[in-house]
Amino acid sequence: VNLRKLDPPLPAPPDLLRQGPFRAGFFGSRLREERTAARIGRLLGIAFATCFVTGLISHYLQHPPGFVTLPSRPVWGYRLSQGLHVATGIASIPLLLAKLWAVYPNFYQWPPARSVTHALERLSLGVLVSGALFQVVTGLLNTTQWYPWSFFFTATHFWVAWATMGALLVHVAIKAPQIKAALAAPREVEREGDGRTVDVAEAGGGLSRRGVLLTLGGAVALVTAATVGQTLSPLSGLTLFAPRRPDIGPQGVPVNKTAQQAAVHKAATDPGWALAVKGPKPYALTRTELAALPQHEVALPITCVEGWSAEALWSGVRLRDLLDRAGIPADSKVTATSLEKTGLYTHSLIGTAHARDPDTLIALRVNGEDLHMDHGYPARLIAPNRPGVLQTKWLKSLEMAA
Ligand SMILES: Nc1nc2c(c(=O)[nH]1)N[C@H]1C(S)=C(S)[C@@H](COP(=O)(O)O)O[C@H]1N2
Ligand SMILES: [Mo]
Repeated sequence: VNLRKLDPPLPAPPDLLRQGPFRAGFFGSRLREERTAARIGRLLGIAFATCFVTGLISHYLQHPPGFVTLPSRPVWGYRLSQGLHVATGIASIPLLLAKLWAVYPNFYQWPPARSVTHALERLSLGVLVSGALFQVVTGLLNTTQWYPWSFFFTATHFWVAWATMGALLVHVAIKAPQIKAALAAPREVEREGDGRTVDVAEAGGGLSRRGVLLTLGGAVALVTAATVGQTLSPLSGLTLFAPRRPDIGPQGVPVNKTAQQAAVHKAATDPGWALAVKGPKPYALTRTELAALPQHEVALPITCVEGWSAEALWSGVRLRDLLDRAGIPADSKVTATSLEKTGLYTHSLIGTAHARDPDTLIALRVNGEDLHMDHGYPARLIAPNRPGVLQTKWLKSLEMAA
C-alpha cells in the first residue's frame, strides 16, 4: 500500500473540545523531552525483547510443535531462560512507568489525529501501552499464583505478547528517524547572561536529567535485587517481595501444589501402588522393585513458570532403562500420567530427547531422603531443561505416545 495516500490532513475537530490537558502548555516539566524518553525507551525495548524471546522459549517447551525435537540440554537452559523472563518482566515495571511519565503529555496531542497514518500510529501506540500494562500486571500476579480474572492466564499472556510486540515493532519503525535523532542529539544548552551554560531541559531547577536516569536505574536495581533470589539461590536472602524462596520447603525444595491440594494422598499411599509401563512389552513395578533397580543420582533444578527455581539432588531409575525394558523404541514420545485426576497437570508429554537423556529420572528420593508426599511420593518425573509444570508428580504410569 502507498502510505502517502493516507497522509492528507483530516478535518480538525472544533477548538471548543480543546480543554484541560489538551490545552497547549498544560504540562510543566521540561525533563519530559525526547532525549530522555528515547533513552528510557531503548532500555524498555531491550527488556521487552528479552522477555518476549524467553517467553516464547517457555511456551514452546511447554507446548512443543510436533515437528521439532526440543533439546534436553543444557541442563540449566530453562532455568536461565525463565529466570531472565521473570527478571526482565519485573524490571520492565519501573521502566514502563518512567516511559509513560516521560511521554504521557503526547497522549493529549491536538488535533488528536492529523492524518490517517497518524491515526494508525496512535492506534498502535494504544495497543502497545495497554498490552504492555496488561502483560506486566498479569505476569506479576501469576508469580504470586493470584488469578483475579476468569480467562486462562497462559494463553492470554501468550497472545497479548504477540500483539504488544507487533505494536512495538510498528511504533519503532514509524518513529525510527525520530528515535535516532533523539539518541544522537547533543544536549540543548542555553548561554546565561553571565556566560554559564544551562541545559534547557533542566533550567528552572528540580531533578536533573541524570537524576531521572539514576533514579530509574536505582528502581530497576532495587526490584531486581528484591526478587531475583527466587531463582538465584545465593541471593535468596535478599528476597523481599518474591513469593517463594528456593531454599524453603519440605526437604529444602518449595512445593507448587501439595498432595492434599491434588487429592492424591490415598492413591499415593496405597500399598498396591505400582508404576505401569505401557509399551510392546508392558509391565508394572512396585516401589520396592523400582528401588532394587540401578539407581542414579543427578543434580537438577525445578524451574516453575511462576518464576522460582531450586536445585536438588534427585535419585531414582533412568527413564530410558524403563522404556527399553518395555520395548518402547527410541524414537517414540512418552506420556507420563499422574495419580492426580483433574486439572492441568494430570499428565505430561516427554519428547524423545528428554526420554532418552541419561539425566531423566523416575525419582524416588530427593536430597538424600525418600520423596516427601508433596514432592511426588511414591515416584515423580525429573528431567533436565524442562519447565516445572511438566515434572509430573505422583506418577501412575508411563506410556508410549501415539
Ligand atoms: N501431578 C502433578 N504434578 C506436578 C504439579 C501438579 O500440580 N500436579 N505441579 C507441577 C509444577 S507447576 C511444578 S513447578 C513442579 C513443582 O514440584 P515441587 O512441588 O516438588 O517443587 O511440579 C509439577 N508437577
Ligand atoms: Mo510450576
